Amino acid sequence: MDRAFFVTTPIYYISGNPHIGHAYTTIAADVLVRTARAAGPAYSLTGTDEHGQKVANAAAAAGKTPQQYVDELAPRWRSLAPTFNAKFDDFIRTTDPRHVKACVAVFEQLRATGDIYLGTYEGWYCTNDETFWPESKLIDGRCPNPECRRAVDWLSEEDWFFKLSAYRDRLIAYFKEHRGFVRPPAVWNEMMATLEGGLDDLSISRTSFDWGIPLPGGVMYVWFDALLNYITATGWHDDPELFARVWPAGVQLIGKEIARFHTIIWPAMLWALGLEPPRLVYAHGWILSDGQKMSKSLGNVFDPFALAETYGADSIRYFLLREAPFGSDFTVSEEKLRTRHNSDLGNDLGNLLRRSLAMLMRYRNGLVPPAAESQLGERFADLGSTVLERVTNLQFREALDAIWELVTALNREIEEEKPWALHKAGLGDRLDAVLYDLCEGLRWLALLLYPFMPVKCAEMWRQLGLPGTPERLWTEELHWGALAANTQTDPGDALFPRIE
Ligand code: ME8
Repeated sequence: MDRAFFVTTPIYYISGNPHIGHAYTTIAADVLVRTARAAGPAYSLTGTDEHGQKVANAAAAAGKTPQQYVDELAPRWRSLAPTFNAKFDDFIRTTDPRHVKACVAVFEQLRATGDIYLGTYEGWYCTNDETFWPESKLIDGRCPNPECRRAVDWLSEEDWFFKLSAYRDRLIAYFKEHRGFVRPPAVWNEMMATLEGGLDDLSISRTSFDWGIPLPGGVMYVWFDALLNYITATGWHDDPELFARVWPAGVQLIGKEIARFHTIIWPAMLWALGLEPPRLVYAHGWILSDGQKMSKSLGNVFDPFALAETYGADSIRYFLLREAPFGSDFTVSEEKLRTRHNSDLGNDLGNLLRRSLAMLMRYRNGLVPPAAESQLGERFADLGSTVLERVTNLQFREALDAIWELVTALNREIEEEKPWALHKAGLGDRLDAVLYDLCEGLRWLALLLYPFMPVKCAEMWRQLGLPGTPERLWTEELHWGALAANTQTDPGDALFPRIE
């Protein structure tokens, strides 16, 4: 079977509600997968992280059992992707029996190889971050994470340990040989410095509470369980055919705050299991609010469901990926959202479609004229490969910049050629050529922008009179002149109605 390009998002903590930061990673993953599909098979996974003390505490505070609590919250998290027109091949919950069974199997295997052993752990633990901190890292005796700074607890227990320290040299060598394994480079540097600072073995069991994957004498550390989702969902334990198709993952997307788990602990776990690390872990920037990372615990959040309702999901998708380079932090505000919506989408793109189809209707009864010589075909011959390369390189904004050159060129063609004047002067062939370019350019835009705005581009496709959806192989579709003469277009409502 064909190998598939496999893309993952983090599995989000189920406590509390999703905010626009979670939507950001989910959307980016979807755009990446949809773009990759224009070139070949791809596979995608997202889900929820449901174990751990934080969830147990939140459930207790709500007067519920942890299982009741997570079952009530799961549908809301599951609806995040579809709310933003994002389609994943699988959604894993860490309470799924398939995940629990596979995690137990991992434990057994690593215990047999000696990568997991029984020892005593004493140290400081931050429950909010579900992280152990060495004394030297604490700030005023509190959690050093700037968004947390909560009091830490002293834990002393007999624990299962993962022999992380044994993988330090291999990790350092791997980092040096694969500079592109962790991106952007600033994160690679930070993780390399962490490795050079030394690695302790990792305690992977908890005995102070029982909400987790059962281990002899306790439950599995929530991060150990969570990281395993990427292979438990893809059949490491029970579907070797699927697993061989997708692993190692092509790109694992994360926010930069969880880079240490994904680039140090996770590859070591995979090696212990005899598996390869992912090809790339990309740690994207943060959405800020009031100058700080937007986060559930700070409460400085935008409700993604409300934003999608007001602006439309595709408009938010476009905004988030156009606003800043993927590795950088940026701020979301309603004013910025409105500006991008009204100007880039409403004026540049929406009006281009509306004007082009209106002129075609007026002068040619809505029928696409025959193809003619065009300079645009030559000028944009490489656009498909440029966009594919940039998106698979996680340069979403740069890909949109390249696509926007075509948007600009088509708008300029209207301004310069003035189809209404060509019509008046009786220059029918010239008018045909311009109208053809506009329709063909719009067909290209629907194909190229489809991964970014699937619903709007499907509507664009429909208005252009084309069958099915623009989910197509670009190598087959992106030939200037492929749009058939006499295609009957069908203008409809404005794509991006103005928002005041
Ligand atoms: O860390 N800006 O879950 P989580 C950009 N369960 N992205 C953001 C963001 C922001 N302000 N806030 C959140 C966990 N994200 C673990 C992961 S994976 C095996 C376990 C996104 O609910 C970003 O992808 O805290 C970040 O890494 C993730 O949500 C954290 O979600």
